[in-house]
Amino acid sequence: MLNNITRRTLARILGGSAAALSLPRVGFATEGASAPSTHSAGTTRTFPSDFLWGSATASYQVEGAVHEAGRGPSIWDTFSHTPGKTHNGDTGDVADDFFHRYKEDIQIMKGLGLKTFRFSVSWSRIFPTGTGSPNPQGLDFYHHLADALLEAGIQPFCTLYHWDLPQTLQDKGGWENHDTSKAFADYAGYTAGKLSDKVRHFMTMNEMRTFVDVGNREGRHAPGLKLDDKRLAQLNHHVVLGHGLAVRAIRATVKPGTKVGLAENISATTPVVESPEHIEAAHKALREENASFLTVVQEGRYTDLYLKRLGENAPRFTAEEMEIIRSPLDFVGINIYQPMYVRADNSEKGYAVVPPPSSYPHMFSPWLNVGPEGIYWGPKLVHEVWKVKEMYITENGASSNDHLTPEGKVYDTDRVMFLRNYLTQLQRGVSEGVPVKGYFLWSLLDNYEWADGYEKRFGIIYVDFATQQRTPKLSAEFYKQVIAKNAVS
Ligand code: GBH
Repeated sequence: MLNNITRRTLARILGGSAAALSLPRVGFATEGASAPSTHSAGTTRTFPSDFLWGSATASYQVEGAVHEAGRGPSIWDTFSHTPGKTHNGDTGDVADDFFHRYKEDIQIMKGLGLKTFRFSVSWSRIFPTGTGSPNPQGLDFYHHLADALLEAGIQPFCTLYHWDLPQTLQDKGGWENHDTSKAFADYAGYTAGKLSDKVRHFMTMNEMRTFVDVGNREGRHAPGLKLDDKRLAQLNHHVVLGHGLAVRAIRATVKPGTKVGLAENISATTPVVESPEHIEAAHKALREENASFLTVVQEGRYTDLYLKRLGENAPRFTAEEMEIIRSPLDFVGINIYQPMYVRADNSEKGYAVVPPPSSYPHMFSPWLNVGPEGIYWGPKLVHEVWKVKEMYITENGASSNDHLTPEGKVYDTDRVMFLRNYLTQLQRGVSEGVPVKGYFLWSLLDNYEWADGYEKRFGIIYVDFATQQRTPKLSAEFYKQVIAKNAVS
């Protein structure tokens, strides 16, 4: 009754019953059998039929078993055990105990319908001191992991470096030492060669930007250094060189058809408003804001503005090194969490970065600003600027303040909101022809969130770290449905 009156009233306001009749009949309880469906037919936002739905993790964040099977220490063991460096003094000693529980966890992945899973190899499991003789027991773990994934019908994607540098190499200067680039390539080539009958996609490094800046400039991640501009730029150069050398070393050892790429958290430059001048600004900003990372990897040169800004602190390099750095890739993985808003500007750069106002909404991690259109613009601009033909979203996801209800449920409606909006924007890009072939949700399990310890949860599966019990959250139900429908709604 109320419903009818309301609709008549609305019809009067709108000036005619025709308008009223076209209003969607949702929102009010109505009489019995004639109740209208509240399910929206809507537009179905589908993905290509071969789209790869996955999730991502990293060795130190999930494995635990840090003293088992001959593993040597990494910089994250040292850093996390240094008082005051991590939230609550948390370490990755046990983490999700994935080293022992991977089989059960793969059953969870299978239940969700995952098509692919991205893991990283712990360098110091393979070469306990970074170089020298390989440790066969370490390699065995990744063989068993890859076998179990394949058996479950899940394609393994493998990252060779997700920040856990062998401590022995840090003792020799870490990435400041030119020899580390070569040591990385040797390890990467060896490991990929061994796994390439099972793994078809390798990524050299995860987020060069983060371990360079947060680990070696800000000192909030391992190895906890605060290098000056000059030393940092040289270290940065050794990192991109290590990537390039590794690309070549991997190609030399893997089976034909194996694909090589990387996973980088680009600054996802996003126009503040979608108008031609701001879009042009975002194009320019993409190259400059990623100058010493994806830009130099794609172009084999540092941008003029980057070198000018550094002046006498610019890195020393040879022409041959620049050729190595730009070794062609088969795919580019990008990790997208938050956008970097840019606007047109008359400065030399031709754009300006717009810092978010203090009221900008974010997830549980203060840095994780919610800006779904970043996952539209990031891949689109990478495709347009560097003509990249195959891309993956190698990470995207959100931290929430998750709690189990007395009934043992986790209703992470904020994470579902985040994922729904980002996937909607991803579908927008894919439907326009941006060649993103897959999406890896960060993360399957709550895990060791680096300096934030176990406080910030990113999983779609809740982990009770005291008992190692796994409980799917509401977001797991949401993601399962996305995968089953191959669509976001
Ligand atoms: C990714 O980094 C990592 O690849 C992954 O290991 C991690 O668990 C996941 O995201 C979630 O964080 O301390 O406020 O200065 C994302 C990029 C760069 C975001 C470093 C956090 C530090 C922010 N990260 N940044 S702050």
